Amino acid sequence: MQHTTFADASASWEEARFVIAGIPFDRTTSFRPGARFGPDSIRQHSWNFESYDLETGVDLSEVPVHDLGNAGEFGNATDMANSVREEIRPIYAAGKIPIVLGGDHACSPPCVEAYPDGGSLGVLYIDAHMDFRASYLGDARSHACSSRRIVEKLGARNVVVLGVRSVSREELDDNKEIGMSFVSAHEVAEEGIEASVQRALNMLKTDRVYISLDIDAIDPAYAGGTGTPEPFGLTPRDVKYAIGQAAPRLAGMDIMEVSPHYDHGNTSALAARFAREAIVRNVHALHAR
Ligand SMILES: [Mn+2]
Repeated sequence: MQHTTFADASASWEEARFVIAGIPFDRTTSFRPGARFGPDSIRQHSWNFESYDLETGVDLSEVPVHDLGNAGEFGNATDMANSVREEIRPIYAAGKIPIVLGGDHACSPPCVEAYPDGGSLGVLYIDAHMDFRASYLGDARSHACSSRRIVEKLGARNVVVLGVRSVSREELDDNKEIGMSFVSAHEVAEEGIEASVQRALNMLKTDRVYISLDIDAIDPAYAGGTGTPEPFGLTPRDVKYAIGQAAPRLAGMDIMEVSPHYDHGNTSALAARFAREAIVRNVHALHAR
């Protein structure tokens, strides 16, 4: 059965607390393409799960979630960014939380840039790669430049990268002056995930946090369905924990770089489960307050 919406996303726009949007754009993938098929694959896999969440007691069928469908107009990455910004802006303006399914990581900066001016926002950027190039293959809107574009919008102190293990010397040299914080996958392995996540989240002084999750942050043994797989990654449980810790402050989230044709559905299932984790943990924190 083909599902065209995220599971249990049965609320109207008006009543929704969470709004799902897909961006089937992958024109800046640099190694192997296919992330344009991510959003609908993640939606299909979301129907595999029970609506009830064992850990929190939250039932997704009782949470108001709306699925906007797929967004974005796709010429080049700049066109995509301009259209995505316009489509995401009303979600924040209405006080709702966007959950965006990509798409390559070029789709993240416009989702952050759409946040209301003057609001203070931190970004937990979970990724195998630093994505800190000023420009890549002649395109400043490439997925290899996404953390850099977000830093330009929010300031270096409001962005922290978690799980990085792939970076060029040039990116590190540039960052010496700019000063974006990061916690590498190797540090996570040394310190443990609890201490690493606390350290990362403590760096973000904002009330609200946006989670930008590149699925390649997770080790390719668990999530091989992605465009640029990078060994020595985080575990699914590591990322689940990070999402749970950030969720009480959740302003928005994206899950990018799921490229479903490179595996047997495990990466899409994981992505769907992460979206649900953010939702149930946010709702659980709201009720506990
Ligand atoms: Mn990446």
